[in-house]
Amino acid sequence: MASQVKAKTSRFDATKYHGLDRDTLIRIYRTMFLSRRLDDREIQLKRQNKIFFQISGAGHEAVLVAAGLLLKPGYDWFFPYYRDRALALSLGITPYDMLLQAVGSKDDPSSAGRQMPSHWGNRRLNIVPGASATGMQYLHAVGATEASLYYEKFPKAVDQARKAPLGETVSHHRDEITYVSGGDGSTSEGEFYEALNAACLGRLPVLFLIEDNGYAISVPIEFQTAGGSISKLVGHFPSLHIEECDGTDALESYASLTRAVAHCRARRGPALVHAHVIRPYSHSLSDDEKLYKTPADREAEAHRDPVPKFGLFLVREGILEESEIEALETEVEREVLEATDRALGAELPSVDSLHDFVYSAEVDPTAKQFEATPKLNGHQKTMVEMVSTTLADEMARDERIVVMGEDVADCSREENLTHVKGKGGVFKATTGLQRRYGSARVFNTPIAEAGIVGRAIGMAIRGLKPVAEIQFLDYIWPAMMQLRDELALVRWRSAGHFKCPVVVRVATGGYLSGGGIYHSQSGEVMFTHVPGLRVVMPSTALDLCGLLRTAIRADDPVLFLEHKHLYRQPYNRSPYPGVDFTIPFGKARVAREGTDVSIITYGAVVHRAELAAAELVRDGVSVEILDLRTLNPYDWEAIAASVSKTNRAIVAYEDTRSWGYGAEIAARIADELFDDLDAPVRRVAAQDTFCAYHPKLENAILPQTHDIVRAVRELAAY
Ligand SMILES: Cc1ncc(C[n+]2csc(CCOP(=O)(O)OP(=O)(O)O)c2C)c(N)n1
Ligand SMILES: [Mg+2]
Repeated sequence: MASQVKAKTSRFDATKYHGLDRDTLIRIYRTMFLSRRLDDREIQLKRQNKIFFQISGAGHEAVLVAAGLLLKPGYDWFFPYYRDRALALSLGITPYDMLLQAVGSKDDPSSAGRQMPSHWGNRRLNIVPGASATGMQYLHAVGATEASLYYEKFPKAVDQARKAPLGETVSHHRDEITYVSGGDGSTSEGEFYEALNAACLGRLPVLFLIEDNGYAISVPIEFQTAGGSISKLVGHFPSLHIEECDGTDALESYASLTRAVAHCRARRGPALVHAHVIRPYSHSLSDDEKLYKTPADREAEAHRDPVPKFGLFLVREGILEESEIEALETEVEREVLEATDRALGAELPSVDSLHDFVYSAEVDPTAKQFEATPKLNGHQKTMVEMVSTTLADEMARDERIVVMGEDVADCSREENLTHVKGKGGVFKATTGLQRRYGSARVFNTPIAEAGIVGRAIGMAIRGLKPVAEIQFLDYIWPAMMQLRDELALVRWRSAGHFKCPVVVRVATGGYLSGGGIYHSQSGEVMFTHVPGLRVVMPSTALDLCGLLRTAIRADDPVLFLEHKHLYRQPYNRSPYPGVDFTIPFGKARVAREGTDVSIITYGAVVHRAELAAAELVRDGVSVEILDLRTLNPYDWEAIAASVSKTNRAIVAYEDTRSWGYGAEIAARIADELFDDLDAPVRRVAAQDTFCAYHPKLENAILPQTHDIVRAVRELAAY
């Protein structure tokens, strides 16, 4: 046997195999076979009801093992697709780790039993566990790659990121690249095009691997992609290096990927490898492809199966004897069986762990450390001036902060900065920041809201602190998937291995007299309903400063709602309270003390409640007003203390009344403070329609001072 191997080695010519040596070729086969056997084993376990879901990587193995040869775990960054078992194995995720996820064990290193199998993740290897939402990952990869280039320019940011919680995940290497993959179907999501556009605009070293198995569940490619070829469709993206290959052929894939990876490492721009693969095991165990693929289709696919194909190739090339292949396969079978037995005996997650990692355990934004006394100094600033001043001071302190969004820069064409005053946001909330901190830290993005949030997610995963702006809440909806399924979930679904502390600033609300339907929307409950997301809404300039600083210094994702109508009011101004002024989340402000009726409110309704309270003094009714300031978390203690004093409660809010923020507060008051109440709990809110353009209609739709006065009078008389 030994002499046989030697004889083969002497005849071996690596140039025939793109420079790959014999051991590597054997390793390719071993990993492909291991990947397939793990799928087979999981399928068996699913049929025995020992695991609860299975989706295979069958048919995709060759191109993925080839990628694994060229990419460096713990050095490059990875945003893999659920078909990427063979890549995950190549990078160092073990069969045992994979089976731990399949059984849902607490020791599953990707998610501690929270994610379905095949959602690969490993902090040490820089493999970021993804969601099941297909296509979102492309934007995260773009953001992560922007972090690579950012760290090259701002080494202090790397140090600061390393000192932050989870700093051990922060790394940077000069020629690192980002890998992201997806299926042919996933390229139909708008996020894919937003990602390609951003990657090409920034000439970012992202490697896009499109694993085209010709189907998205049952939908064939010619019904999915115009012209049937994604590589042809994106052929004109500038600086995008494109390769098309037979992804069932490990060597051809290796050659294509070698060129693509070199393009990225040399910082010449992104690359897209379009690999044609097969999907012989149906979409998942919940699918039966016989329902939509003919026997002839399936037969043709079977001929291209990369695993037997490569085994045969090794024998034909004289690299392995058939008996050696058999020995290798037996060894793999044994490894899989052993890993299965161990995984089936692994500990399950405890029910007590359910709430772990919804929010940061290290930084509690409600804690005393965020209580501070304002050191007021200088002229009265409006709320919008307070945004830019607070951001400017935080950016000086923390080089990890980047400000991004539509129109947030002063002037994208830097050379013109000396000739123009600068834009700095449609409301001027970020004015002067680009001029002061440069275009790498303050930059305009394309009009792509999912792109803004998705890229910020990728940056934050790498340790940066993006403060992203959504220009109007009315246009936040394309980003909803990124906010709900990604931003809020990164920490929880990775069992605390990754985090995503992005601050998303959003201009919100009406009372604009002419804002109309699409510049007046509220909608905070869409976000308070999302666990993992903090929601903040200041009503004064002082609170804006303290709460924005807390949002930035905390370690959770924050949706920071800035009311447009409050940006420039004379009544809520404040001198600047100092560079370290913070306000803890979850602490309401008593805007007015009173004894007869409590009004629980926030945002632009606070002032309307104050006007109502002043009017009600004449009736001899004493109103207490709580400005919640943060909507998640919210200050239940303050609400309870107030209602148990006044015994009457109104929840007043600008958004539409039904199913609104007041529903939750009113329900909880009824539930927990029932014995304290002398009257029903009232809601004063917008009518259940849209905010119209004409002020006459707008005034009738949004809650006004007289609506509050009327409600208080009714309750006081009850
Ligand atoms: C945003 C989103 N829409 C729908 C789904 C349901 N779904 C899961 S996989 C899939 C098909 C994906 O096809 P493709 O990208 O070609 O990957 P393949 O499974 O063929 O490898 C669909 C529609 C999803 N996960 N995410
Ligand atoms: Mg597909």
